[in-house]
Amino acid sequence: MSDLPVFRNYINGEFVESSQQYESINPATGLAWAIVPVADKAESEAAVESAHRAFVSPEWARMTATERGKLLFRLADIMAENSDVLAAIETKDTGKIIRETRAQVAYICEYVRYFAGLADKVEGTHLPIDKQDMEVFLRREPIGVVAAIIPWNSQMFLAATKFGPAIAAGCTMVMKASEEAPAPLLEFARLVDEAGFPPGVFNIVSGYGQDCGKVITSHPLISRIAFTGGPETARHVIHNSAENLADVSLELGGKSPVIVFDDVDVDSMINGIVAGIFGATGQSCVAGSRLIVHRNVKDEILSKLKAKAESILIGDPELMETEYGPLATVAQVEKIERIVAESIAAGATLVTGGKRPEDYADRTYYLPTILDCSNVEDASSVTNELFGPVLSVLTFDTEEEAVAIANNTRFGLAGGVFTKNISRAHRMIRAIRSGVVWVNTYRVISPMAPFGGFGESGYGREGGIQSLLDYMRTKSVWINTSEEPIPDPYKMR
Ligand code: TXE
Repeated sequence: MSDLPVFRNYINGEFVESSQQYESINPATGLAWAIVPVADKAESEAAVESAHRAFVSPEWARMTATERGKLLFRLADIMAENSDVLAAIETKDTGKIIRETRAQVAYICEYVRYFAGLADKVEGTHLPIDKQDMEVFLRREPIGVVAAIIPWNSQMFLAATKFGPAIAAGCTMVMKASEEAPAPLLEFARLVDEAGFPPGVFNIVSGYGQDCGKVITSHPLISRIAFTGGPETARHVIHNSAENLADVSLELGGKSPVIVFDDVDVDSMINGIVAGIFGATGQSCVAGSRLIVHRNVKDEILSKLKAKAESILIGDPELMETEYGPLATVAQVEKIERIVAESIAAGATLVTGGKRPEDYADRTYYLPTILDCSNVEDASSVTNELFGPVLSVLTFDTEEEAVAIANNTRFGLAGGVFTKNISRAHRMIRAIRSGVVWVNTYRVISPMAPFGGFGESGYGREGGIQSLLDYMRTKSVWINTSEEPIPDPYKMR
């Protein structure tokens, strides 16, 4: 018998025995480290039904917004107490380095607290209506049962940006973890259980796209879908939502530009570019994967970036000193290898990396890689999201050229601008078509700041007050205050 830790799906306040399980692989070792469940069709349907029962139950439906907020505050405290455990599990399951998962999980508690505090701040409106003897006011009510689909990267973060506003708004939900690395979210279910939410408010399941993802996103009891993943799956999700006409929000990654003008102090901004592309081994939706650099500073920046990339400490993601770990799956590495090879064949020049590190050749590691694509602006690495540690470098001479290159993408999630010229910075902020623009910084986030994209990066925003309102619907209420009988509708007045 295996002595690996066992994780279970969490439905209706219970950890359930699934009909199927499999071994989850630690990408750093290539070895199985945990047993994880597979929600089949029936289990996935049971999760949605449980969320619906909870949604209409008096215990949840009559709970005040203040009480919902208190439950979320309690959950945030429990998450903070358990943040090292959550981080360690995320590191084992995804290979993301422990110093990143610890910092991220600790900050995620602030996301939960932000939405906990907002729960009872949503106000209705009184209308100065154009009818006599009528009082009209607007109520904001929870939209219903939410299906949240989470990918394997930054899971706890992507979960919190969905369950925070959804639960604060009064919705109930089914969250689906990614089959690639479901353990962190299933561990999180234990914390939800400890926080004391009524059974069925939170259901957390893992399973495959067809039998779980499709089932929950097309289920007639679902009113809202919050999806993070790739654009191809997003198209399936939109089709699924045609079944239940649920509202959909999509966060689909990007091909984000980082534009560097020739007035910058190169030494002070190299770390921004490095964090943007090599943080999380490039497996980040906001990865600054296209460096668009002014021709005058290209050589200096490339040589400094190369030196920095080659000095990053690669190693065991579970050690605090490690700066750079493996990718999450073999498929990820193979995709990157293919796209890098295609780009070099098309004329891109390899500046550094471009292969698996020798010490880890049998595992899912891939070196921090820089490709000079200034002669091949349509190289595969420039146009496709690799979701890995590959920086494609392009050059420009004029501001107009920089904008044209930056916007030459189907995506539009994030963008970075490095310049000391404040007027130019403002022109770039207006010109870049993306949901986030960072000026002289990169990859900074906050629960207060909306996050989401344009184009193939999806729609809807996560974070900020609007994201809470997006889990609500407006109800118009009409009250007749007259003592007069209601006039006969068939008599002309
Ligand atoms: O994501 P998928 P994958 C990008 C990135 C990556 C590519 C594919 O480029 O290489 O997408 O990644 C569930 N109905 N991003 O394959 O397949 C699935 O089980 C409902 C960017 O990991 O999109 C998983 O839980 N759900 C991104 C989730 O969708 C379905 C993060 C995401 O899986 C489904 C991840 C269906 N029919 C990938 N089929 C970002 N925005 O950061 C699958 N799923």
